[in-house]
Amino acid sequence: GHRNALLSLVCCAIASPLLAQQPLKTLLVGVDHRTVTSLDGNWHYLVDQPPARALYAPDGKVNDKTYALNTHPNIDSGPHNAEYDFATAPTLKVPGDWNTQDPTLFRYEGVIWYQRDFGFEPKPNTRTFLHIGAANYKSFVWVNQKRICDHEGGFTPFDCEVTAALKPGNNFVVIAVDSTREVDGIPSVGIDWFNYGGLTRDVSLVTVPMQFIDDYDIHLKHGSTFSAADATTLTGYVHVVGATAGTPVTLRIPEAGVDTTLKTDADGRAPFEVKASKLELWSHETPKLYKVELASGSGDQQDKLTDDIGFRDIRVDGTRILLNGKAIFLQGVNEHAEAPYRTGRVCTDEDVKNIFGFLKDMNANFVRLAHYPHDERMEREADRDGIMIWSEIPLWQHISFDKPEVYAKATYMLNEMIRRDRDKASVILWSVSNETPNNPTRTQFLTNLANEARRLDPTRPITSAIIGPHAKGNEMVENDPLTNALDVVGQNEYVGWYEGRPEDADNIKWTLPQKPILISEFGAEAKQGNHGGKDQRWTEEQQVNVYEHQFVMINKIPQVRGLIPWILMDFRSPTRNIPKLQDGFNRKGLISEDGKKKQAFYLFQKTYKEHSVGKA
Ligand code: GCB
Repeated sequence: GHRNALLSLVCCAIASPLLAQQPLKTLLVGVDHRTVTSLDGNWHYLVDQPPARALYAPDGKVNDKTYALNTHPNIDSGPHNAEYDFATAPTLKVPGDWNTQDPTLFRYEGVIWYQRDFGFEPKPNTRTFLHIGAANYKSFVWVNQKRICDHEGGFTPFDCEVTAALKPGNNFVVIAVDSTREVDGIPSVGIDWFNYGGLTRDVSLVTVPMQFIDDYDIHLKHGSTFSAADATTLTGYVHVVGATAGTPVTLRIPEAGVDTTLKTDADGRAPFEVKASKLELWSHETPKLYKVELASGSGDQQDKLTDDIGFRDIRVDGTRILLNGKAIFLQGVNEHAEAPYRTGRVCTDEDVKNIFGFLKDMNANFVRLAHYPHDERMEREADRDGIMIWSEIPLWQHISFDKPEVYAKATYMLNEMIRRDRDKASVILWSVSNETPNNPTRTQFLTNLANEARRLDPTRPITSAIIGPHAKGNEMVENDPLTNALDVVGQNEYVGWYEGRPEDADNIKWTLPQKPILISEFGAEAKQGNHGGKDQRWTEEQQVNVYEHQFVMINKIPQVRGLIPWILMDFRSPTRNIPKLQDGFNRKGLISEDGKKKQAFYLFQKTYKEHSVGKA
């Protein structure tokens, strides 16, 4: 029988006082490095206007017998039988949000049904999965009228097995995507970004043998100490779904002299520890990636793939962050997954190239991907370019922390995020939240979640972005107990914008935990092209002024190990409704949404070039 891919992880979960988590279903790692049948392109769509009666029956159950059937209205004979028709419906591009593709859908939040035909020739002794890079927020999937799977969460990938539903020749898939925000969702209803809906990332069919590699973790051994000279041991596991005990798995890294055959245990897991000949460690200066070849089984049951993986050590030592044993200072910036120039959700090579062009131009070595996992292309590009990443799940401000089912969802998303990107050297921090209210229920929830992240990945420090305290006179004391649960503390603060005047920052005295601190958000709004005095709101000059005073303040905090201004680019947010200044955009960008640099961009470019703020 087929074994759940993550059974081994789930069975050992420390009994959480909140709730046992749902097991992760099969989730294929490295799909972008496999041979797949792409289902990207034009999909027909139909709008199911709220309350979405085609999708939800009055009792809330999902209807399998409406649009999912993909029947067509009788034209010539018989009684009239259907009030919809995908065949003649307009199309949306996948990947892509619906909001920026059809002006009538710009503000649409609700259910849209997608449909497309595809040809397929099933091969014996194979299994086929429909891989969805991300769909915001809930998805319901049917293939040839059979309900295949549901998924909740707008920013992580999922795989649905379609083997039994496929037939030779013409097939069709129908996916209903519901972007409606929910109080018990992650994120919840209040967000400061645009809730783009739809099949926002790549969709493909992945065919694998009956026994196949779904997951692997290949990293530099993370001992209690680190020495660059001794850093030649690689460790981790390869997991083979459906493998019986003793199934051989080959792991080859030719350039590092690794060529070894592993054996799976009864759970299909092949843990390993191997010596590499000599490794060039991954860093900002030397983003070295190795070709890693994996293969399991043999003959027509062989599964194989090749990934590009960097090896490096990241750890916290007192108040320092060490990369390969060397103290580093993160010269970063925040970024939403908002596509430069065209706006909309980032989903193409071109979008990613544009963002990394800005990061390099700015002399950044780090980016916080706010406030949810971005397109996997981002991590791939960062791996190649030597840009370090903070990756976060969308626990943003108010979440139903008191609900066990919300904790279960959060662990599920955390699993999906870590699973997809644990082999990316660029990712150096997992963040479990942003700006959550300081109360015991939330602190317990996030402490458990941080521990869960450590259990899933003991090799990376865990962080969160914290907001508060407010200044008492010139004193700012960070005493949020959540900091106890973190390895690296992200401190957000908006002195000079939401709080006080820019120059007030000069005199502020911070008390912060003795841990590495990243100033994970700071900044001010400015409308690109709007000029005036340095104290005049909305001008580029004032934005620069805010940052210059921030630098004075930050330079007095000895444990600051990184700057992450909010934010690289202006981004759409429907809560930003000051006409002529905001027009539906949060204007804290160093660059406008159409790619025009503000003066503050050049301030960071220079500061980062000269390394003039902060010490490693
Ligand atoms: C914050 C949030 C971020 C907002 C930003 C702002 O503290 O973390 O999501 O967009 O402030 O501009 O208010």
